[in-house]
Amino acid sequence: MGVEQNDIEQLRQHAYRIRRNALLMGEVQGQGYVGQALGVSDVLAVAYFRHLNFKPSDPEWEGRDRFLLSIGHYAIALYAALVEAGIVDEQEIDNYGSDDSILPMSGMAAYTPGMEITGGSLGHGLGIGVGMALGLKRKQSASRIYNLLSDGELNEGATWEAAASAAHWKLDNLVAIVDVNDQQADDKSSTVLNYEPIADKWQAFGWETWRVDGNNLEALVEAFDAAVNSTSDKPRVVICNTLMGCGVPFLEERDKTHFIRVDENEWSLALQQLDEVYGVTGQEQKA
Ligand SMILES: Cc1ncc(C[n+]2csc(CCOP(=O)(O)OP(=O)(O)O)c2C)c(N)n1
Ligand SMILES: [Mg+2]
Repeated sequence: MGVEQNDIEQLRQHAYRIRRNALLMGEVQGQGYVGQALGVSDVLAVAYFRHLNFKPSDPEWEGRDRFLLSIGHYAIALYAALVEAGIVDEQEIDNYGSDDSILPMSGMAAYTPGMEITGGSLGHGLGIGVGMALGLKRKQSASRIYNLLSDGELNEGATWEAAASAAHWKLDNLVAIVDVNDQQADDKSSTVLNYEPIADKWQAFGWETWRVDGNNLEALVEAFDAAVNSTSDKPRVVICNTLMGCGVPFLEERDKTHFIRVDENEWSLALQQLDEVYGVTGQEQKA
């Protein structure tokens, strides 16, 4: 059955506001990992607004699905989604990255509602996810674990130990999401250490595997629906190829590096271009 166009339009609006929130936070500090945030906004929109069970007023509700951000440096992206989800107050955007803010530049569980783990030490998120998913199963909970990891983390042995464990324990309540932006700290990921064929590797580790254009909402919805609704006893992974800076043309075109520079005068241009891409006028921004 095809995906309702109305559902896609709703997700498009969520993705727009996630992107906008991330840019507004970047503007507060004059910096931030906005390239990654813009790249992964469509993935976050589909995860949070189509599949995750959560109560905005009670972020620690026992029956919630847990979204684990393995990549702590992507915190700005998750904050943008948590604001859109109503878990973090919109006013916190203005405090992003400042002393005593609940939105520190790297994601930390103790600071932020909805930030389930402290994930900045890369390569450990999936292992934590395996433990949590196993715990939930043993408690006969219906909750799921979603774990967002990066292509850089595919270079970490611990990721593959966790992947093997998840299949061994038949963790059908675990959905891994890999953001393949072909970038990591030192260079393009494919240059640093070739990780292809990614899908074949996850499959060989015993996972149900999808690989999609992570900036195509229809493709994301199809893959996530299939992953969540599958009745197999395997863990599931959705591998998402994303474009850093997606939704802001001049950032899409800028030379890709781990930390894409945005100059002081460019934040307003970025917000303006985002509105143009989405066909949004000033009055509509907060709708
Ligand atoms: C265990 C560990 N090693 C190194 C780092 C330093 N580091 C921070 S971000 C990063 C890049 C990792 O790749 P990826 O998440 O794909 O980067 P991006 O796509 O954001 O450029 C590295 C190596 C770290 N945080 N943790
Ligand atoms: Mg990367």
